[in-house]
Amino acid sequence: MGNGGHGISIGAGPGKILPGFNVLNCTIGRPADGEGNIISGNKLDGIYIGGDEFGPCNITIQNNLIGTNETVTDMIPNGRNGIELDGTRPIMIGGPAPHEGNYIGGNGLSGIVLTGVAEFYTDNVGIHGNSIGVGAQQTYIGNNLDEVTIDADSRNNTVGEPDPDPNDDQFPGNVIAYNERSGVAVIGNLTRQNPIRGNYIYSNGGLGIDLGADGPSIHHDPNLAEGPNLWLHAPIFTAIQIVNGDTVVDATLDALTNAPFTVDFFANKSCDPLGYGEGKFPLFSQSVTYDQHDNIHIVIPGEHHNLSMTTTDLFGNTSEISTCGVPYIVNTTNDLPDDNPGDGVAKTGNLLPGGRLECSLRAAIMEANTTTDSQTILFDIPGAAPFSIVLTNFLPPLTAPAAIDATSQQGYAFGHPVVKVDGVNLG
Ligand SMILES: [Ca+2]
Ligand SMILES: [Ca+2]
Ligand SMILES: [Ca+2]
Repeated sequence: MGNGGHGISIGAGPGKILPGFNVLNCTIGRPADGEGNIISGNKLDGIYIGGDEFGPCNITIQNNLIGTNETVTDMIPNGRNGIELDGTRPIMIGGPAPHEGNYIGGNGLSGIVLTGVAEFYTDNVGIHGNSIGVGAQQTYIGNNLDEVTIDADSRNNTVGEPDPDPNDDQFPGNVIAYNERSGVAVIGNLTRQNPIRGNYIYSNGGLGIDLGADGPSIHHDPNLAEGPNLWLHAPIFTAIQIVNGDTVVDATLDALTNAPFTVDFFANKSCDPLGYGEGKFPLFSQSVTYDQHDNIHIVIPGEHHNLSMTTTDLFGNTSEISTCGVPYIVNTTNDLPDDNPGDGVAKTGNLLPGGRLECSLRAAIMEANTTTDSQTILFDIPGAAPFSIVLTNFLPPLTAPAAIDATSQQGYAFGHPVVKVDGVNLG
């Protein structure tokens, strides 16, 4: 292997169809033994497909090793992306049946990029059954940027699907792990209706799913009718309890409408240090309509821990992955202590207008420090930014594995913090 340009190039990009690959029937690799390709060590992309003239061709890309060695135990990087689709439709990368999926890893940029320019955006791509960033025996073969990047107005592309039968040999999801940045990034104001469901997403350097490639997007307004996957918010857990051997979940969402949404739950061996669950084991899906208070109440059969979730709307927009478990939400600039550390609730004992329990940053840290579980501390202080928390004495050091995310505060813009912790009185 090792071409000076792309490994396989079709269409408007540099290079031509290379001999030796079965692209005339619009397949790059087939599921049978020995019918996949090793597409590694190329200077540019492993596979580049550009233009729209191949649209009717229904190209399938199956059973290939892209950026790896023959035994999928090491990386032989392509210089750019593993697969770049640039204004193409429709294409299937992998598939649910055995040996239809590709191994895609070790590439200099992303594992898979869907991109394009005006009118020639990439749509109707299916990405199923692939191992992206993960080699044989769980080997680390992460890609250098995002595993899957969906950009430039691309729409109606499907990354995984819930598995209708976990007991058969079909698996329509993807394994997406060990990447330097996020698992799946959705970028661009008009990039939408890209469902991301039923995947095993874990151990990525950034978020499991990152809308906007800007970290947690909870501060983005989901009511603007634009933004990557419409900035759909993940629900926020308000309570998780084990009742009679089942897991009872309460959650809330800033929903624009009360149309049905689907919530997908994932279990994780442990919470991600960023505080946002990735989604390692797809567990349970349910269609829900939020009540007038935007609350949902769902019983998941069996006892599960370190839960995270996504929501997907009727049009196929999927949110980022929620926090791992119930977050503490700071809703005041007061600096009062927790009134009962260890009771599982971060609260000062005061009530806010509307009856919410007041939760200070100090109370959240104090409550988090009473457990060894990972905790996420978010901010939702009412009123106009900026906010200043004037300390009455030093905050206790965090002893729990907790993530404090002040980008969750409404009013935050990328790189412009709006919550200030002010030690002016501490001398
Ligand atoms: Ca199955
Ligand atoms: Ca984001
Ligand atoms: Ca407490």
